[in-house]
Amino acid sequence: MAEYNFREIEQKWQAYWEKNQTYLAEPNPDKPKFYTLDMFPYPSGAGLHVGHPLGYIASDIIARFKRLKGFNVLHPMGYDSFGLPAEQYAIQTGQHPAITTEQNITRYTEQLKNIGFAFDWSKEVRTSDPSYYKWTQWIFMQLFNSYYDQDADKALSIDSLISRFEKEGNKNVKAVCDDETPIFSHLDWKAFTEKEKQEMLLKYRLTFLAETTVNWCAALGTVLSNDEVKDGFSERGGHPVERKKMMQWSMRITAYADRLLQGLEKVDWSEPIKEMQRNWIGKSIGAEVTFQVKDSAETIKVFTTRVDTIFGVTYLALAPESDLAAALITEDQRATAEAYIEVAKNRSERERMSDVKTISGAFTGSYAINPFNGEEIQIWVADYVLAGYGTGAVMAVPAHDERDYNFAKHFGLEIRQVIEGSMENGSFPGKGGLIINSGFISNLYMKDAMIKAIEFLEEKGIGKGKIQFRMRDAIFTRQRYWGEPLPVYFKDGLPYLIEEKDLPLVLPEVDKYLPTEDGAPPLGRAKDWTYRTSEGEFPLEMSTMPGWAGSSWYFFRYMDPKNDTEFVDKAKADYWGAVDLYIGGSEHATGHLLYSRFWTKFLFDLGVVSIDEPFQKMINQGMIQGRSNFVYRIKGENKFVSLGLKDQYDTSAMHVDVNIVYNDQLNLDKFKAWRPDLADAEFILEDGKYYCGSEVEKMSKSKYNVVNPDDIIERYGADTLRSYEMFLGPLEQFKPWNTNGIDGVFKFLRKLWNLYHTPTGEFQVSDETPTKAELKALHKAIKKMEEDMENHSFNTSVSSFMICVNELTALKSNKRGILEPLAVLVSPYAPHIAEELWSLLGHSTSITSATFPEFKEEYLIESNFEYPVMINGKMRAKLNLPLSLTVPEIEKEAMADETVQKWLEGKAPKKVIIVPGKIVNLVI
Ligand code: ANZ
Repeated sequence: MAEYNFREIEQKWQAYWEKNQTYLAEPNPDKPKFYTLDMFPYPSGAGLHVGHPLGYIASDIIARFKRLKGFNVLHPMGYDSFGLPAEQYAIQTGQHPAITTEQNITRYTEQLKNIGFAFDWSKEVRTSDPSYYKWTQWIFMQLFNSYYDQDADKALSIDSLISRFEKEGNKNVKAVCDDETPIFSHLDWKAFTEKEKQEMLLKYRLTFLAETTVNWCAALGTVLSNDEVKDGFSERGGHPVERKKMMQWSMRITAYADRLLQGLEKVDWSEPIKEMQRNWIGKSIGAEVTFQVKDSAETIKVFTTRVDTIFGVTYLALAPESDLAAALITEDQRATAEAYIEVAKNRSERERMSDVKTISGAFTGSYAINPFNGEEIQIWVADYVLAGYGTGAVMAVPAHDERDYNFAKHFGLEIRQVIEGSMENGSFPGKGGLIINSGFISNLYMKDAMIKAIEFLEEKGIGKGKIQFRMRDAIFTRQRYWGEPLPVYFKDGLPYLIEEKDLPLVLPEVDKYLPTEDGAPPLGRAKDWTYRTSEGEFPLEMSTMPGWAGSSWYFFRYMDPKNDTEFVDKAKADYWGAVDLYIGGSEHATGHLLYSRFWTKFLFDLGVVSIDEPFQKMINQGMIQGRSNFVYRIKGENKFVSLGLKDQYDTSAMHVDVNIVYNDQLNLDKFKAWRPDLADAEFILEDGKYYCGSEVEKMSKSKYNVVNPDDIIERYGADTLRSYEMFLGPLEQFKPWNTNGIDGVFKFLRKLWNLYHTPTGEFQVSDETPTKAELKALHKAIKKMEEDMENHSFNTSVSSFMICVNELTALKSNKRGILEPLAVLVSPYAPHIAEELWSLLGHSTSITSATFPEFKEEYLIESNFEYPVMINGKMRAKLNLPLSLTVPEIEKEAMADETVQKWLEGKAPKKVIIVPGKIVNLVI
């Protein structure tokens, strides 16, 4: 072989790796482990574009590097293969989503294999495969069979809760449960019917069925989670989303809120992502205060973080959805208040919150009594009060809260300040400017005032300290076909789990992927969608799981994907532990990353895994944007003007396929062939060429700027693609795809190849001892690579390889002692060429089992020094001398130097001062 024939080399080594299972990873107690993971893709119909593999290449480099460093590396890949696009395609075409999904996976796998990843393909998982979702269903069952015990601060089995209920009822049970759970004794429990018992347990189970206000997207025919809704529209498709009450399965993720917060302290993630999670969880420390409704048995509970401002409360405000609000409306207010509520209810929470310009609300006509001072205050219904947060009611303190202030101003309600100084006097400003002595808060500032106030509340039984989380329980059901069926059937209207032996509950066939005529989800079309028990045949749940179910635990399944008796073997899970490096997009900051942390903590509580944080270190790669190209058409003609001349004509810009543009020059023949209407296009050229304009935009089909990795590989090879993607810039940055620099990277690899070959293309290395200069060039690159891997700075290593190869080329280096370690060094980036060179060097095993070259500082230490020679304080000459010379030897060399001689003009210096390694100073 002569030339660098990347096509042949890459195919050869990809086949070799596959045949030899080079990347197979099994626990090995003799080696330290390293688990590097990519966020697995949804296999879409469009295939991969060059942006997708960016993160995979980075993790692949780390995987290969760690392996050379002696680690046992797990680096798997799989597919998050349930999802909406396949289902929507199925609705349009009647094609079973399993078929399109399979086709897309085949295509993805082929594309990924072309890039030469060190994936252990034997570990592949697919979330839509029954052998996989069997275990997603199993985890669901464990959640159903668990509750969160606050004393133990972990999930415990529902059976242990039942035993407690049998012994002592629930009054001493500290557990996370529904808000309105009543207190009962063990006698009550015994007296409960089976149905009542099940209803009570549902209030405790970690996954439960309840009437919930959900985001309903009529166009998609399904419920969406908060992170799937953006500003009142569905993230996918941009359809309107409304709030609606429906019976839904939820996951009691709120039980884990505190642990999800604390866990963030243990992981090495970027601060912005941690902050997003903290905000999403939204922990507020405050109090719940009960206000009595005047002349009524009703009470209103509010949640406040500023109970110290209670003397400044001038009205109460309820969410428009509140049932109580409707009940409190008096006759004379009925018309206005009801009309308002009707309008407000149909606006989504987000809409109401984001619309700050219109302040709307209505007075109910009823009054409440401030428990602290007995004052009567109006009860209002207001837009800005959210039904789903706290108690859905606010004690309004217009003087101290901006939203209350705006509302009070708008409706002319009283604004009364609580003066800090007055606290010190133990008094508060009261109605009409009077100072009311609170009688119990004296000499206290805000925080102490709050503590005191809470004590007072608790003493009087009118409230209690409360920690409130912004995070809501996660709605778990979707009214879709292409998802995991819930392993649940219904008896007497209540949900029961199917038996474990009947898992997986396989997705049934349906005639159409649409809801039924009477609005049931698509599974309602399945024949015999029922479950048979000894008691009879019962209907199965018709909703399926959301997209995040399968991705909340896949990192465990990779360790043991074929196990059909357990979701993962405990010993394997213990060996691999947490993911050491997780690479993926930051768009999953609050969805996937919270849900998978939640499930991991739950599985930890169950004792089936030993880690409670799944992802130790995470890097969020930036997006690769498209670099669109434009041609300029003269209006009304089929004539196109080159960029530099376009302003001389009346033109309009038109996107052109970037794949027929090369270094911003349009390939005219390909352009004519691109679309039939362009076949007879004419051109106004510059220097015989057509130059296109360019712009950075999102990579998308409609902008004709999608670059397919296959095309790059076809032209330059996978090693160039890999190195080039890294060379584009820091991994975390957003950056445009710009092929203009790719030639340079390709040339670098060809130069690398040439180091091992004679100009006529013969492989030739010599066994001579490397020179210092050669060793220095190599060790500089080794050092840089080590540092870069530590800092995950992938682009800078490529530059250091280029420098190294250039230096070695200049030195005409072909020594084995240099070229062997060099091949190992570049192998994480360019594994195919490295394997080929390695085998040419005479090795019979894969370069992946080599050892990373050891960096030796001594090679970087300079052996010579360029001495400045000062004569009477002025620098007159420079002398390059070995650092090993002694002072008399240096003097001798200096005196013998021609330039120095010239400046001395034959005189002997009066004084000679020499500092070795620094300076020669002569005074004449
Ligand atoms: C009186 C008060 C006085 C308040 C003051 C704030 C400042 P965070 O920190 O986000 O938890 N609030 C309570 N429930 C609400 C709901 N369902 N919809 C809208 N607002 C609600 O906010 C807690 C504060 O937000 C609470 O404390 C309450 O107003 C309001 F100078 O009570 B505060």
